[in-house]
Amino acid sequence: EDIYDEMERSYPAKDNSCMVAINPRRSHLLYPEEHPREDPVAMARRLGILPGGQWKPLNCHPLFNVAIILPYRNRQTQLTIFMNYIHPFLQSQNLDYRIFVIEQSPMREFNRAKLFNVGYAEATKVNDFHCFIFQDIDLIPQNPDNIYACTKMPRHMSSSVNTFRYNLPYTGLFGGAIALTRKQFERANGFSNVFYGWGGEDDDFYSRLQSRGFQVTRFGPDVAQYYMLTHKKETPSNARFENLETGAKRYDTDGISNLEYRVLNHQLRPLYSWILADV
Ligand code: NGS
Repeated sequence: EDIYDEMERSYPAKDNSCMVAINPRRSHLLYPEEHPREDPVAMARRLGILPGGQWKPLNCHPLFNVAIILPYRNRQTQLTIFMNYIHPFLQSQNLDYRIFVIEQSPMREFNRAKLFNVGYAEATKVNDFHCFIFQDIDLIPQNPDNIYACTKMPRHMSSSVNTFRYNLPYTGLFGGAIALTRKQFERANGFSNVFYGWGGEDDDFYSRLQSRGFQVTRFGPDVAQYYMLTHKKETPSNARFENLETGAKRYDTDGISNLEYRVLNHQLRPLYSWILADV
């Protein structure tokens, strides 16, 4: 259905009228909140997902082997919506994949970047993953052409998000969803561990990659479309600018090279591997 047909126009359409959506034909994906939520055990059985959220195609040879790393705390509804949506999406791409949810224990401020490092470290213990997707669970990929696998250069996957009206807000934005091979990630020494609280860790990672000679890539805005699940805006951390400014001094010493954390609990849940970490 063309969503333009659904609109009550205030003014007659002209050639240069503002667009209300980039790709109206995909409008059925615009409201992932409304997707049916299935019982996790039933869903895993129906889709052939193995405990811990693992799957690979059985009637063809997968081309891509990928670990999806999701940092998490206190967003149960979003996690449910994400899992319901993402498994069929990944299966449609015939990937050999496994999903890891890295939950940060209470007390300290959320440290998204360090949880990514933990996810990398824990995933690497169980399998020799070739490719890592690091992403937020509030981001729903809308185009099945946005392949959840790695590219020759580190890739910013979520360059076209509805909350930015599908525009990239600044060239160095490297947040949301990104894809890196294990080699690329190790070359960068992973993420910085010092970014507690909201903001800056993705900018630091972008600079890190540039300092290592990587040019990041993006797919076109039509392919890289995401829908962001709604939530309250976090309060940005006060330390983020200073951490950014001093970041370059720490590229070699702060990252997976000095990563310290404790796994407090872990479970193979029907739709994902769950790891509770104290960072
Ligand atoms: C920048 C933040 C990034 C963040 C980006 C987009 O200002 O971490 O906004 O945020 N950098 C700093 O705070 C230094 S968003 O509008 O998606 O909430 O990713």
